[in-house]
Amino acid sequence: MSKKVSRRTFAKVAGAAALGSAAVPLVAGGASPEPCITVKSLGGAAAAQDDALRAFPQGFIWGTATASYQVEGAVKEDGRGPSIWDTFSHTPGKTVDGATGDVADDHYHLYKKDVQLMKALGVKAYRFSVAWPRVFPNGDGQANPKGLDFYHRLVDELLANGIQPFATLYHWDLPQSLQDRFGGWEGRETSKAFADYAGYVAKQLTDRVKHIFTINEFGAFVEVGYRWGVHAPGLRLTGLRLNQTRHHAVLGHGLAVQAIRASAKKGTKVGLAENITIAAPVYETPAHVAAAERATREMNAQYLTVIQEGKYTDWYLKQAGADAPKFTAEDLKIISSPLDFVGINVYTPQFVRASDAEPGFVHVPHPPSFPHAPSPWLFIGPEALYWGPRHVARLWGAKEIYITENGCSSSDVPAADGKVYDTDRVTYLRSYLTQLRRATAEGVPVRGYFLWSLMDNFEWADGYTNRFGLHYVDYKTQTRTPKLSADFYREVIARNAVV
Ligand code: GCO
Repeated sequence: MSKKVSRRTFAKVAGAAALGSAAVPLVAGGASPEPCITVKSLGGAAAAQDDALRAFPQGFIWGTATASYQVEGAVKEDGRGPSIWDTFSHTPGKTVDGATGDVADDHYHLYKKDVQLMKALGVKAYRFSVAWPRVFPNGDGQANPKGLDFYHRLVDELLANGIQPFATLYHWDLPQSLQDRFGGWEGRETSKAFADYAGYVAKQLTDRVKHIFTINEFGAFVEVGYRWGVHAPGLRLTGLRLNQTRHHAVLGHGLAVQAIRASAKKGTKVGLAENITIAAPVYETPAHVAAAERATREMNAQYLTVIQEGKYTDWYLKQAGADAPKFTAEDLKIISSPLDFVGINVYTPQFVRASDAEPGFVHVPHPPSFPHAPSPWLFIGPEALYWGPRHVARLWGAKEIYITENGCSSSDVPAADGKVYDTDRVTYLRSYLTQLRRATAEGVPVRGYFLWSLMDNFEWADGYTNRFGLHYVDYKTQTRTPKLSADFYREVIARNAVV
């Protein structure tokens, strides 16, 4: 060890030693490629402690997620009716490169192979969505048993491979007929039709499906589809019409919870999957933490807050003024029908700091240099996976929480050997899971995690340009290739720990 140690290298070594890291060969001053200093593994008790710091609770459910229109294809098969996403994606200029979900991953035909991908990962659960227009081609009226048959086959295949099915009933593919006749979620009739469909599916599937999510992401399909016009049905509602649409979405959820409870087999658990807006404190002082909690409650007032509390917050109603939604006391009771669990989709935090002025917090926007994934909205803030579940547990006393989505897009270019070395995704996942681990270690009751997504798929208005999969999909051949992140996730699952 006679080689020179520069000040920078010394700092690294000292830091690593202080952290108790395992054998780390370091190169002195960058002058020589040979290792010159090795920090000894502490071994024994320290190593065991390190392992414990990475471990998740026993029985933690590791899964992956997809959604019908994003993966299935087969849009005209077995009596499926058109959905608002068929119409929207076939309207010129609405999606990147005019992409549609006509074929997508052809999961409708390749589901058995896809279940084998899951098995190879070692996942214990799979979150998929049922396409409403397969089951009720017009949204209501006559059911189409052939459409539901696909989900019978899928569920049987999952169970035969030791994978628990978790079914979402609405992941945005609204039957077009409901949009045409009632304005989609703008009309109360759609909430009612959703409940009928939910009860029907629950009756058919709950002998085998024990976890049902009513709706995926109120905060996305209403805001992006009915307010910003960027997703189907491409509307730009404002004022009372927008607030009423929001209200009908949560009402549809509540009615569906009741319908599922009335028709499902005993032991069925019901919840939702919301992309809750997660306020994270700019830094962790009691004042900013309290502000983040307040902010989370207010920023989700029209969705998760009213579902959990059975009332719209005073601040929301005050801001909405004359445009506040019209509702009855009975509506609020339905909307807040008790749930068995809460699912949250977690991607990015919204930073806030405390303020003396009403409502007690202010947003701190992301500066342009804030790191983000290729999806421009996906700011990388691992702490979202700590604060999200923690807020849900503290604000509303949730006893069973699932992370129903978390993941990231990446440029994902296959290397010469055909493999995709998505070290950015691995880094993202490791950082986020470390924060989730912080939450479970503090006793936040997170029972499972569903990585978005099993494989690359139709990313809505972004078409096929933003890939989120653990498996790379060659859309020309429908070949799936595991990425480095799939190897990573397999290890996480096998060890039940961050790796
Ligand atoms: C959503 C979803 C998924 C997305 C994923 C990545 O909210 O958009 O539930 O369908 O593909 O979140 O954007």
